[in-house]
Amino acid sequence: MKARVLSGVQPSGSLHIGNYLGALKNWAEIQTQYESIFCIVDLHAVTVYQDPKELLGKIRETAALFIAAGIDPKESSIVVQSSISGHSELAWLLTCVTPLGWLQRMTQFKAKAEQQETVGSGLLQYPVLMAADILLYQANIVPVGDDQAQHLELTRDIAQRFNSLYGETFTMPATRLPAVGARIMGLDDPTQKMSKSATGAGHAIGLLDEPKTIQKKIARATTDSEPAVNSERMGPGIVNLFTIGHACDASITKESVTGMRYGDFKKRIAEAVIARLEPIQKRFREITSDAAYIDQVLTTGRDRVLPLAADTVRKTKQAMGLYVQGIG
Ligand code: ATP
Ligand code: LTN
Repeated sequence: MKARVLSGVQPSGSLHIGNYLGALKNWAEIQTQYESIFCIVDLHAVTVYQDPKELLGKIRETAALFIAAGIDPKESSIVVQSSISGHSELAWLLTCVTPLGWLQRMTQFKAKAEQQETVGSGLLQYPVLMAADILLYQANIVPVGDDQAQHLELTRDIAQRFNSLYGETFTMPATRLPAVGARIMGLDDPTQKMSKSATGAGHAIGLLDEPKTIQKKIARATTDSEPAVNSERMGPGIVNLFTIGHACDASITKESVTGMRYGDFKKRIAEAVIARLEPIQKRFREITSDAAYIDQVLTTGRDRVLPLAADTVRKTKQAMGLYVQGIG
């Protein structure tokens, strides 16, 4: 039997090159080796306010970008988290075994809570819902960017605590980080992680950005006061551009960029990014020209994983001594 992979992206904005290099690219590469489930985690997105007029469009756009980035709906199940009630149900059951202190320690919670006027309790529960996504499907491997490593550790702690309290119920998931691109930084500030919900115009390279926009954003990216690339001593802005360039085009190596003036170096990186995104954008346009296609993919994905989700919810309830009727 193939090992199972599960991962997710929030439909909280427009996907960027960090999401691609840190997550989607690897998902596409490993999908045939595993039984893969990729989620559009809309219940996570609403832990901070999302405009209801836009959210549905973002959910469909995210699904289309999964496919455009190489996730094959025949190989992998693409599912919307809120379409399977087991995610919320299991999240509640896991909440009851999760100490408050574990959640208050999460660095992403602390960072996101700082940006909100009112901190919803969903933001605190966010990692429990993520643990539920993973444990619901008894996933073995979770491919994510570096920012999610702490949430994955917490997932294992929750699974362990549940298993020791109520008996072996959940598979222990392993974290899988990409070799290159696990943490892409913002172009405007190479000390901050590139993020969908950051607002600055020059912060992120969108997967759907026009070539001209990409050129402009990279040309304006924050670097340092050196005139040319010194591969022995790269500042954080140059390291970030180099990482993006190398992940998009392996012929961009430290040797190949050494001594390049920053202007020429940036042009070379922009070229590599544009060439990498061009086929993804083309495929995205094809996919979205058929209005029914995405809904069909999401329905097939849901139907495929539903029995497994129901089975885990039933087992979990039984382990806890709750009332189970039919399949629960
Ligand atoms: P938000 O700003 O709304 O929190 P985000 O840009 O951080 O969104 P997520 O939906 O939280 O994106 O993440 C989806 C996947 O992309 C995760 O696996 C995450 O680790 C990865 N990822 C996100 N940002 C980066 C980044 N800057 N570099 C590498 N991987 C990233
Ligand atoms: N919290 C993750 C998104 C996410 C996820 C998951 C990733 C939600 N559920 C399950 C892997 C597995 C993030 O990227 N911010």
